[in-house]
Amino acid sequence: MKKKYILNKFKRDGFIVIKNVLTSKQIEDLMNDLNRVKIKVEKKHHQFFHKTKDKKFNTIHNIQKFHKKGKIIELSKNKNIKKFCDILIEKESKPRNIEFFLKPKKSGMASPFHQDNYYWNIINSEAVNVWIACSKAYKKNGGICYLKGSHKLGTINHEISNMKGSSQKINNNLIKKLKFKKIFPKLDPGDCLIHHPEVIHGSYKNISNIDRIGFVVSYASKKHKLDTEKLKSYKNKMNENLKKIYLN
Ligand SMILES: O=C(O)CCC(=O)C(=O)O
Repeated sequence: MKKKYILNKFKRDGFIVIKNVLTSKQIEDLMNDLNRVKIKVEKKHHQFFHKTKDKKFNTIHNIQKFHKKGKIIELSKNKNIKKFCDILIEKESKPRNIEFFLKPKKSGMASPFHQDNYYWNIINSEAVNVWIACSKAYKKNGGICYLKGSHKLGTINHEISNMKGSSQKINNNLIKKLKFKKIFPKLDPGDCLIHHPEVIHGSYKNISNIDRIGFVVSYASKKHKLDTEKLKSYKNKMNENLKKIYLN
């Protein structure tokens, strides 16, 4: 794909789809490393994961903080992916955070509509999120839904979600009122989405018989700066959300 073409599409829609970024062997390696991560978090990093009602992993966050080598770390630095991030951020970029959104069949939880930069607070939005499908992903198994073009709103207000894995959300009534078209990209294993940190997106419950597995790496410009005041306020709200969900 031509640089100018993908950059224009990204600027217009707030996301792009890239097919076949990882091979089936790379996905198999990722899944094996993920099993090691699950054992680690269960043993001593309880703050970094959430499970479904039937006790399956639904999300695992901040993996780079406790898992220092292996395929997950290696693939988060994949040169091909970095090349796309550099083009879209229009600056040299580096990976900043690694997560899995696992969404198991029948019980995988919804992610409420939100903008990533409400969580990240990166000045001038010099960042992107890379969402790599490690399974098929489509509307019925809880594939990502974008409000196409919504990044042009800039960062808008969020509220506490009372949900596990995504602590902040945009008010549901506001989402209903917004006129952007909802797009559910249909992905095969190895395909990837790269989205703008201000595009509104979310995903529904997985009501299908197929697990929906997303390996998510956010990239930011090498010299990005954080809005520390906003970050502090977000962290307080995140902790408030955690207290609410675990007191219920
Ligand atoms: O995988 C999901 O359902 C949500 C992921 C997400 O919000 C993101 O990658 O920014």
